[in-house]
Amino acid sequence: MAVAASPTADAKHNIQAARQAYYDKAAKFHMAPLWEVLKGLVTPEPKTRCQPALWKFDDVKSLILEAGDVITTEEAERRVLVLENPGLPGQSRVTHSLFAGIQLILPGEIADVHRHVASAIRFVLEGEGAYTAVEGEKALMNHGDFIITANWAPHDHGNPGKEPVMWLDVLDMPTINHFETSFAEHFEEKMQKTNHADGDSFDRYASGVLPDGSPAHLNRTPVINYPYAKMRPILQRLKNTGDIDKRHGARVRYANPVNGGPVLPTMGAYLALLPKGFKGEPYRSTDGMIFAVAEGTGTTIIDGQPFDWKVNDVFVVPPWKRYQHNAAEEAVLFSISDRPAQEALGIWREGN
Ligand code: GTQ
Ligand code: FE2
Repeated sequence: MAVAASPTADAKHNIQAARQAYYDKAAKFHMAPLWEVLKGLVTPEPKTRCQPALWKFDDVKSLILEAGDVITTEEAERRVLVLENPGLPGQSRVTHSLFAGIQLILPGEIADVHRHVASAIRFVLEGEGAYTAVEGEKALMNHGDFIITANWAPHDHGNPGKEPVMWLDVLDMPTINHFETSFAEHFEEKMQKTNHADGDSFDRYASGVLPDGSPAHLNRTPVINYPYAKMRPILQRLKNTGDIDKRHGARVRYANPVNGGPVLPTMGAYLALLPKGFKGEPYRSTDGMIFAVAEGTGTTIIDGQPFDWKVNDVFVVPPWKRYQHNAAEEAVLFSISDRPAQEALGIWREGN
C-alpha cells in the first residue's frame, strides 16, 4: 500500500502502529531500526553529559581527613574520595573517559603493592613525608610533583613522615573499562623491593642522555616523577622571554624523553604559568580537561559560568566547552586529559 502525500490523522496513526509492530518484531531477532536513533549517534557537534565543576580544597581536605577517622588505608586498600562529575553521578568518572579522586595517607600507613591495567597519575597537593614506590623506584612526594604509574606497573604508597599527605589521582579506568580490558593483581608482600632511589628515572632518562640501548618506541614515559622543583623554573624561563600562549599561558607539556610523545598513551598532561593579570583568549578542544591549581588564584569561565579557584582546587572542563582563564595573581595550573588517546585515533580537534 502506498503512503499518501498528506496523510490524515488516522492514516498517520496507522503508519506509526505498523512501524511499531515492525520494530517489536525486529527486536525479537535482536535488531533495531537505525533511523530511529541515527541523530543521537552521529551528532553534528560533541554531545556530553559531563558538566563543568569545581572542588574546593577547603571542602575536599576536611572531608578526606574525616575519612581518616572512619577507615584505615589497610581496610580501604586505597583511601580515596572519588570526584564525581555532577553530570555523571554514581559512575566514578570526572569526565566520561577519566577517573579522579583525592587520596589520603596518614603517618605510619602503607597502601599495599598491587598492579592493574589502568594507568594512574598522581599530582601531589598537600603534606610532606610520603612516598609512592613504582617499578622499583621510591618517589618522594612533594607539592606539585607529577608521578606516573603506567599500565601494569607495581605500585605501593607509604607515609613514614609526620603529616597527612593528600594527592590527586587520575586514572584511565573508564577508558579501560570501555574496552572491557581490566586486569588487576595483588602481591604476597606488602611493599615492593625498591632498588632505585628517588629521582633515579628522571636523572637517567631526562638529562639529555639515555641509557645506551633504550628502546626508541616506548609508548609511555620511563620517568616516574616529574618534580615540581624541576618544572617550576622552566615556566619562569618561558615567562621571562615572553613565551606565553594567548590561551594557555606559559605552558610545558610533560613528555616521554625517549621520543617526545605523551607520558602515557591514554593520558597527557601540561603545566602552565598564568602571569598576574592574565586574561586568556577563549579556547575549546574535544578532550575534557581536569585542572589542578598548583599556585595562585584566578577565575576560569567555562561555558559562560565563572569558577573561582585557589591553590589545590580541582576543576573540570567538559569536551568542546569553551573556557577562558583569568589570573588575579601569578598562578600555575596543572592539567590532564585523554588527548593522547584521541590523537592516536585521529579524532582530536581544537577551536576557539
Ligand atoms: O593508588 O593505587 O584513586 O589503584 C584508584 C585506584 C588510586 C592507587 C585510585 C588505585 C589507586
Ligand atoms: Fe593502584
